[in-house]
Amino acid sequence: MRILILGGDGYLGWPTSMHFSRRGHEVHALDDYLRRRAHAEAGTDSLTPILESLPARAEAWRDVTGLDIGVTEGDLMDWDVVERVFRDFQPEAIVHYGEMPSAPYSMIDREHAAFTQTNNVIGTLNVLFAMAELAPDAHLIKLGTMGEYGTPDIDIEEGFITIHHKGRSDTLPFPKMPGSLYHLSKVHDSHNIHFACRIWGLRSTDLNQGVVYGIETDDTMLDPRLATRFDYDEVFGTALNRFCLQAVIGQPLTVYGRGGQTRGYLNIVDTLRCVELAALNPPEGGEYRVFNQFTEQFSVTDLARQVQEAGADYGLEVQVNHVENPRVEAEEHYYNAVHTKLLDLGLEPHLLSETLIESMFAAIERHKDRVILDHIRPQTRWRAPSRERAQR
Ligand code: USQ
Repeated sequence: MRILILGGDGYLGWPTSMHFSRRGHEVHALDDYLRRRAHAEAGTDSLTPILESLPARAEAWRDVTGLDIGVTEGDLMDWDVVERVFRDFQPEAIVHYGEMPSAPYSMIDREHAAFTQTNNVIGTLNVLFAMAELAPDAHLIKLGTMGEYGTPDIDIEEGFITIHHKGRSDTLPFPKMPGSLYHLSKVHDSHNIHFACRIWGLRSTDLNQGVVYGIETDDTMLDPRLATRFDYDEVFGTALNRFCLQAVIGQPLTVYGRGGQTRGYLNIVDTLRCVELAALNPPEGGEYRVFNQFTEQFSVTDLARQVQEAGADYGLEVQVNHVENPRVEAEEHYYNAVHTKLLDLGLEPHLLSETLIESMFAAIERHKDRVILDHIRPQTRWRAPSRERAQR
């Protein structure tokens, strides 16, 4: 299959490119280095050293495996770039990770919020137009997020819910109430993608993914030049990855607020398998389907406790701190999300275990001299600045 990976330089995009390439697919990766630029501006960086560009990574891949990954350095906001890639490569599947991925980044200020929503929504709209005009039978596999749903006080269904209302019933998109302007950008994308399937007959799988953890995949371990990035700063780092790093460098784990915030989580290795299962089992033309992509749900306190216990066995003394929550979110709430569609397609989850956490400790330890300490504690706040001043 010809597979176009949008955001092919990212934490998930690069391992996904290698995963499909190794399985005999023709892969083309596109990226404009948005995340590398955001890190350079903030003075932060990936823990793992990564090669300087996508062409350099593709060359290392060729060197190690003899396989080719095609590359375009370009921006999805630039219609000329999108049109050219679709025309030249003629994708049969498009895996779309090509967005600004951080909730805190979108909450920094007006400028970052506007950038996040413009970049994500218009970039995806360009992809939809390119599909409609140049690849109408292709399958769009779009990385959405479990965060689109927020934390409603009822079970979360997989994309749709049947509602009985005043004697009539219909199956409609599950209500969305996300917790950041970034998560909202994904809600806007979902609406646009659903529209394009209904009106233009495109086909798409929206993967509402939980929080991903992990540092290595089968392919990244083949050679240090094939490593994927690993973020641990307060803007781009996610909960479990941050906790593992904090444990290794001897800093207290930063549980925000009471720690009852519950989310779906999955191993990076399972992300690759889920995307592959979606690609190998495409929906019909005109169909918009949603998979809830996670394997287990944990509260932040559960995660911190597991890291603490694994740390004790590994010889690390791990302290857990409840810091003031920089976000506005429910800290104790009901959470029960359905996630059966990927299991039905054959997903065999790699669940979180002490051994896995310890292997993350070991991988982090190898690069601990690269840790930038200044950007670990939370600084980005959800409340509008005037509100913060008024409350002081
Ligand atoms: N949290 C802490 N301490 C930390 C970091 C996070 O307590 O040091 C808490 C947050 O307050 C939140 C939870 O952990 O309640 C998850 O936060 P996160 O930063 O790990 O993840 P989030 O901001 O939700 O976003 C991440 C990805 C995003 C993806 C999303 C999936 O960055 O791209 O969409 O996970 S989900 O959470 O299901 O929406």
